[in-house]
Amino acid sequence: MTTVYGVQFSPFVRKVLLVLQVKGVPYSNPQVNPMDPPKDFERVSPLGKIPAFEDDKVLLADSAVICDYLEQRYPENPLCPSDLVERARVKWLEKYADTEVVSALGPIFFERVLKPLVLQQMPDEEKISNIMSQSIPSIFDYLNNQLHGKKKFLHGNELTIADIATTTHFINLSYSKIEVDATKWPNLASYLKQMTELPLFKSFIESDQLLYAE
Ligand SMILES: N[C@@H](CCC(=O)N[C@@H](CS)C(=O)NCC(=O)O)C(=O)O
Repeated sequence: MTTVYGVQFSPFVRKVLLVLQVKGVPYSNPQVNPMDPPKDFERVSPLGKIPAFEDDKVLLADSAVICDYLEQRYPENPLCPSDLVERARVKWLEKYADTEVVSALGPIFFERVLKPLVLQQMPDEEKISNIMSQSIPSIFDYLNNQLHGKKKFLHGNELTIADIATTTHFINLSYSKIEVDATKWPNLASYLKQMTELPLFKSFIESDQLLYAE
């Protein structure tokens, strides 16, 4: 059985689950919390991070490595173009989401959602407002420019791994009760609205809401 270890609230875990969903691969998803991992978790995740992945062929960690493996193993419903240049461009956008976007949105999700939920502590609103004024504008500007002309997808005319990698972080931003300001970043705001209305993302958001309600 294909197994993805990690809590569904993790944007990187969600990214891998979304890819499995697109590819139509059945999976199990044990809810591993990286702050309290099961014994021997390093067998599958040497750095102790989530997601970690296991199937009949490999043990893998890191969402980009896992998604690349899935793309090669299950080429149907492709999420990455085969053209050399187009592929490089999509991989860059995925990398940007995995590094830059998360570096700003991750700490906001931690403050607004995880801190109250897991640590029973109040969010540090000053920290959030500093991130909003200092880190967010250049990242949102960059993405907004990539979507110039109100493009439906970050690259080309089809959903790619770049869209999944990016949208998963913005789903957590919406759980942090922050919306992208459409007056400043109209392309990004309308792109995210369209993405989160796709059945693929919608069903994950709905099942997250069920988890929240527990
Ligand atoms: N580059 C990794 C990042 C994974 C990551 O940072 N996961 C977080 C949860 S969202 C984690 O496991 N944090 C615990 C830790 O760093 O020890 C990926 O794409 O999978």
